[in-house]
Amino acid sequence: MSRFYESLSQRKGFAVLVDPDKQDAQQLGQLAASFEGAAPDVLLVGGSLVFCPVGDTIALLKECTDIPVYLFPGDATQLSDRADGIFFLSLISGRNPEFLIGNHVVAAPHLRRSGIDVIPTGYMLIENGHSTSVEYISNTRPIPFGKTDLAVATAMAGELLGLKMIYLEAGSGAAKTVGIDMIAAIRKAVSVPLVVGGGIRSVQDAENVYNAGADLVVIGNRLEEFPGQIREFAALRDRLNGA
Ligand code: 1GP
Repeated sequence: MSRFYESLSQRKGFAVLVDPDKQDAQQLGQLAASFEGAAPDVLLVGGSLVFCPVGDTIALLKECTDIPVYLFPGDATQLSDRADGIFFLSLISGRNPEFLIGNHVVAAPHLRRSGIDVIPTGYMLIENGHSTSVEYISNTRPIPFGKTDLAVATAMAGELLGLKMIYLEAGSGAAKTVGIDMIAAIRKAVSVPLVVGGGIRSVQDAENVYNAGADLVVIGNRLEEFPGQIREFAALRDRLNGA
C-alpha cells in the first residue's frame, strides 16, 4: 500500500476536493499558493458530473505542488494516469450495479496499465435533508440520516468484502455533515480508515467529525469560497496530531 494510505491509520488528515469545471489555471495556481504552510494531505480531483478532462487539471496541479493527487471519479470517464492514485469508489449504499461494479470493469484495464495507487473504497451516501447531485446522477437513494444501524451494517459489509476504506458522503454542499453518532458507530464497527465529506464548513464541523472517528476529512465548496480558511483546517489537523 502507498505511503498516503498508510498515513491514514497513523494520523489525521485533510483533503481538498478540486472540481475541474470550477477551477481554471489561474485559480489552481492560487489554490496551490494557499498550501504554503498549510498543506493538505491529499488533493482529490473529480465529481459526480465533470465536463473538463481531469488530466488537464491534474497536470496543472502537478506544476505547482508536490502534494499527492488522487482521482475521486464520478464514473469511468474521469480517469488519468497523471494522478498518483484513485479512490476506487464502489457506491455500496446504493443498488445501482453500474456504480457497484459496472464502471469498475471499464476502468480496471486502464488502472492496471497506469500503475497508479488504487484504494478500493466503500462509498456511502448519507441523506442530509436535500437531494444531492451524486444521488441524482448515480440514481441511488442515500441511507436515511438517522438509520445508524443500516449504515453500520453497510460499512461492515464493505470491509468484509475487502474494501480498504469507507467514505461517508453527505453530498457536496450539503446543509449538514454526516451525523456524529453515525460516524462514531461506524468507527467502532470497522477498522479500515474512515473518510468523511460533504458540508464541512467550519473548523468546529471538522473537529466534530475527527473526534467522532474520521481519519480523513474532505473539504470542497468552503475552500473554493474562502481559500484562506485552509490555514485553520491545517492548524486543527496539526493540533490533533500533536504537532
Ligand atoms: C463532496 O465530500 C465532498 O464529495 C466535499 O463536499 O463541497 O460540501 O465540502 P463539500
